[in-house]
Amino acid sequence: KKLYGHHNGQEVFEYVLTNQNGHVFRCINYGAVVTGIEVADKFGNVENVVLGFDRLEDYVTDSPYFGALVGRVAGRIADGKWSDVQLTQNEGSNHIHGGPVNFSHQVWESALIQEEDKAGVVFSLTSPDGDNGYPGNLKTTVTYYWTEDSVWEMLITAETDQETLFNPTNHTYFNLSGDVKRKILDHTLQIDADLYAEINSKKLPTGNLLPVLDTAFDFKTAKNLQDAIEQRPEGFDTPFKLTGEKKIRLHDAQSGRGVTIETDREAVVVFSTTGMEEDYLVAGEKMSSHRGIALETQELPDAVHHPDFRSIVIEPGKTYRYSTKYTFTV
Ligand code: G6D
Repeated sequence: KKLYGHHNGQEVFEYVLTNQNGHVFRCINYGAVVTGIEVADKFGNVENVVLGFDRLEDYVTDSPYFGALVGRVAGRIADGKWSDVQLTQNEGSNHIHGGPVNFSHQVWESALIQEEDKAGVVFSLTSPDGDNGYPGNLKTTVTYYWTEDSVWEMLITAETDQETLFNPTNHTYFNLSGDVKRKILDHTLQIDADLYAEINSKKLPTGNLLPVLDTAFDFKTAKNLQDAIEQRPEGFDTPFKLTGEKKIRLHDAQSGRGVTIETDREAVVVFSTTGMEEDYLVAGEKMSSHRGIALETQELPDAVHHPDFRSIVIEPGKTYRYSTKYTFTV
């Protein structure tokens, strides 16, 4: 644990967890951001496989949610409306990612935990009643474990004192080439999903869940991302409804690295970064299309307006728990 910087007078620490393979997991208590995951390629080179910055200031000002824990509710809510509750409107009339300053932009309390075959960090945050328009004092924790076998386990809990909404995600962008040497276009992606959520021009689900079969959205068997983008030049900012084993697999043949994601969530939003052109630097170069891919496990977005989507309403008197596990392989 080392001091990483200060935010609003509060200390921000970076935790560096190293396992028996010499593989490293790094995170900070600003936004519960995962700042780095370093794993070996098939030649034994240990390199970073997620997008991040070197300095706290960049996470505060520039980050498109790199590695961050996003909430209270990930994704968009049409007009920021949930029955008669008005949430902040921070993307045109939409509410996005919990509002401008929410989980991803706050300093969390944090503590190290050591168990027999894994170490971790537990982050906790209280979001007060009325925060970004959300009712209820919401207590949330997120625990990141890094196991001896290079598995990142993420456990999220929440408790509220009033009925409210909860649909968090972790917004890590992966690039398995190592230290962002190559774009993600030669990676393959596989998703256990028969259906995807159709999106309108404001990137909101229309409510239609459409079959992936014979479309660009068919990732039921591993598909090269270059081929996928050729099928769909505007790229992917797409919710997929998970089925079966609900696995998501990203693989890079050149480095031999892979990550398999398993979750109890209903969906994964795939954000391919297509068309992103930014002035800030990531690994020494400007952020641009396909330097990473975000794989965000969550409930389907804008669920409050679509009764067929799994509910994200949470009630007092209960602890809500979600888990997602990322297994790194070579
Ligand atoms: C999310 O779905 C959204 C994107 O549209 C957005 O640009 C990104 O976060 C920063 O994945």
